Amino acid sequence: MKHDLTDEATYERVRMSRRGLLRATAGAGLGAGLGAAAFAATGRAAASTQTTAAEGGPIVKPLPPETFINYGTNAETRWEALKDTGYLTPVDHFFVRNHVSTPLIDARTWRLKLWGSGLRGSPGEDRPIEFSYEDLRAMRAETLVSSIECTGNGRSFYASQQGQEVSGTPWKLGAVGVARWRGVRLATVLERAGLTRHAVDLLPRGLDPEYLDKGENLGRVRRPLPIAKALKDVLLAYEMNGRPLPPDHGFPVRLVVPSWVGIASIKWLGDVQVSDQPLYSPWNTRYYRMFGPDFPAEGSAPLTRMNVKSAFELPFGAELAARRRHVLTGRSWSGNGHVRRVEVSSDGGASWDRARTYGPSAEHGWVRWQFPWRPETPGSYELLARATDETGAVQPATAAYNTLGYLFGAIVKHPVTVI
Ligand SMILES: Nc1nc2c(c(=O)[nH]1)N[C@H]1C(S)=C(S)[C@@H](COP(=O)(O)O)O[C@H]1N2
Ligand SMILES: [Mo]
Repeated sequence: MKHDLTDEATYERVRMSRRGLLRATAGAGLGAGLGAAAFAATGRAAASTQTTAAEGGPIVKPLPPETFINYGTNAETRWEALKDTGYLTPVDHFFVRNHVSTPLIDARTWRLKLWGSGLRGSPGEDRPIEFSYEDLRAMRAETLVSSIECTGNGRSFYASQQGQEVSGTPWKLGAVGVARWRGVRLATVLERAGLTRHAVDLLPRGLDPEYLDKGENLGRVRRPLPIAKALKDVLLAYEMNGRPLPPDHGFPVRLVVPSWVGIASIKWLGDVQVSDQPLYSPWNTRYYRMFGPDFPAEGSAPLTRMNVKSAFELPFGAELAARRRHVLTGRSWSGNGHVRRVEVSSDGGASWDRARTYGPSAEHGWVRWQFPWRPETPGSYELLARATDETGAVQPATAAYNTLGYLFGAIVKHPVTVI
């Protein structure tokens, strides 16, 4: 049967209808049985081809408390620290999300390995097509301004605004950053490796240590990527904001998958399986789908695009002087493309006024805005910002509850005190 696999929505329907999915989720959902055995097997196979990586640490860059909230292996950017930083998020302000820890990889011995039934001659994992760091740097380079945003960004507001308990890192809105990435198109490397027209899925995998979920070894971080998206706009990035990638952000090479959930942008890329069959990993079966009473037992389709969000560059609980003019600033962004309108309310959403957007607005980046506010009366206020993107998608009052707390796109209530 032939399907048009260049359309992402069609692709997901085809993927969902294939029989393999039921098998994969049966094991994954229960965290035992068939699924777990399969993951353990991949874990072993992986170890034999792994490039050596020294243990770095949970996160190796400095995490000054005025810039980051530190959760151990994860750290989020404080929005107030982005004020006056310019359009791009500086590397020393960019959030970090590590399943395990940052490996230190030697670019001289590192190789990107491609293998699988979707390449000419079906090279096995033991005989992959290889590219060195120098090979990639010698190929035609492209730059891409793109955000990377964790799927769980905003998760803590499920509890604080909706009274709903969800699991995962309790991010506020700081698990997002925008950088200028430079590298080679994944499409170019796939062509060179001998991509066939039968390829349907890729499985990019990181070189960071294997991930344990409550003692269960799920192997190295890897998430299937449909071939249509891979060929459309995915970058194999080796530079971030004009410098080689820093260790925490994937040195020597990471994927940047614009507008999609952050987990798609695999860091410390080691190998890519290219398959003529749909592929599965826990990162598209048991994680990164919507689970809960409003979704099917096996979860929603695997999550792809991010949603619309807005944030003030202001501390939570900021104190502002009454009868003074304050220029509130913030940023809005969307996985659907450009943000078209941003509105602010200081009266709980009874009235809204347009914020003034300024500066660049990259298709996969964000837009900055400002809003002059002169509060007359001292007291507690909640500031609201809501954005509308180019598809007309607007931030709602509540987000769809899901047990893993993904895609909190509702309007965030930002408390301030006027004194
Ligand atoms: N190999 C690997 N890639 C990874 C991850 C990881 O833990 N290991 N985390 C993913 C997740 S969940 C996110 S949100 C982004 C975060 O990218 P950053 O740490 O550069 O901000 O990387 C993704 N790529
Ligand atoms: Mo993430």
